[in-house]
Amino acid sequence: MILRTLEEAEKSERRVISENWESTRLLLKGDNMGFSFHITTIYPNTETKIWYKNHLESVFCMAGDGEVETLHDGMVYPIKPGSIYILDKNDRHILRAKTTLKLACVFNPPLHGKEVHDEFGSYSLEGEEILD
Ligand code: 9YT
Repeated sequence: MILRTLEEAEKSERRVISENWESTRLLLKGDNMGFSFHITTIYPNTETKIWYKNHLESVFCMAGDGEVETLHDGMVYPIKPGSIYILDKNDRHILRAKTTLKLACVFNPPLHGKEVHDEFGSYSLEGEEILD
C-alpha cells in the first residue's frame, strides 16, 4: 500500500513545469503498477500540439473549458468537467485550453517522472526514475 498527497507531491520533484502546462506525477513507473497517474494543469489561452507516439493516455477533466482536435480527421471535441478523452490510437492532437484546465491523466506505459515533450510532443520511453 502506498499513500501520497497532491499537496506533498507538489513540493517535490514530482511537479514538472513546462511551457503550457504543469503536471504533478503521483504514481510512476517505479511503483510497478503498469501505468502512471498525474494531476495536470493546462494554462489558460494555450494551444499544445501533442503526439504520444510511445504512450496511450486517458484524460479526465475535473475543471475548466477547452477542446481537443484530432489531426488525422480535424474532429474537435469539447472538454469540460466530467469529460474523459482517451487517446487509444496514439492520436496526434491539439489541446486548447480556453480557461485553466484541471485534468487527471493516466499513461500506459508509465512515465519515469520528469519527462517533458520533445519536438514531436512525445515522451521518450527512457528516463530517470523518481523512486521516493
Ligand atoms: C493532457 C496532457 O497530455 N497534458 C500534458 C501533460 C501530461 N498530461 C503529463 O505529462 O502529465
